[in-house]
Amino acid sequence: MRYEIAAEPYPFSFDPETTALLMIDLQRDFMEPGGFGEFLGNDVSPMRQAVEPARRVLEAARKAGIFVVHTREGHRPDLADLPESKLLRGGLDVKIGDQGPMGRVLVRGEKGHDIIPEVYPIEGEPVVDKPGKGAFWATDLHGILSNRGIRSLIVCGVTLEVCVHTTVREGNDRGYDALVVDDATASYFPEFYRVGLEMIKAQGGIFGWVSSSDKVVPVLEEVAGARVG
Ligand code: TIU
Repeated sequence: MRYEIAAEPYPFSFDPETTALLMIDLQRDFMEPGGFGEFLGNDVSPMRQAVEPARRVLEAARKAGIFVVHTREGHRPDLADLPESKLLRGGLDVKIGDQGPMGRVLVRGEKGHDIIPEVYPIEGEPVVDKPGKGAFWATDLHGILSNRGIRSLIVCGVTLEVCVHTTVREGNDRGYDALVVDDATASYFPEFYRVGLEMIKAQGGIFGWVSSSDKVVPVLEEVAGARVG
């Protein structure tokens, strides 16, 4: 059965059986002071706006039986998957792999690399570790989604114009329909937040659709109600 979520540039039609919720990089390294996001020179406080909407969408998706996949950006402890270009970019004082207040910066297994507790994965929700900005490159995400027949993506996470955009663009070229939940994402730059959303939905939805948690959650609750009843 198909459902519709009010969205721009037009309603997003999806079948819950073939839809996944993608929770992108809601990690301490981007969300909290003392992580990679801050070492890049950013004020990370705008990230907090995404937490409660993303948590509500996650909760509703779980009740609706929607397949949930989490991603994390980060590198192997031996940094063998870290391109030199990414290591050197920006000439940072605290670089990827250096010791920071939350462990080694952007390294798998460290505190800073882990997902924040509000949206922490539960059993049955794959966590995809990615070395890049896009969640499809150098990961098994496409296989994980294809194996379940997933065609549509509901997308939350950070940052909008970097990892969310790159992933939505990669997914778009692989044939997925993606709906970005605007208040469940965030940017370090207010202008990029605004324009980043515009870019997704322009030209008839060139990369996908944009909606809000207050429109997404009630439809997921309807899906959950139909499952129970
Ligand atoms: N810098 C920035 O805005 N983002 C990233 O480096 N990674 C993600 O977006 N996850």
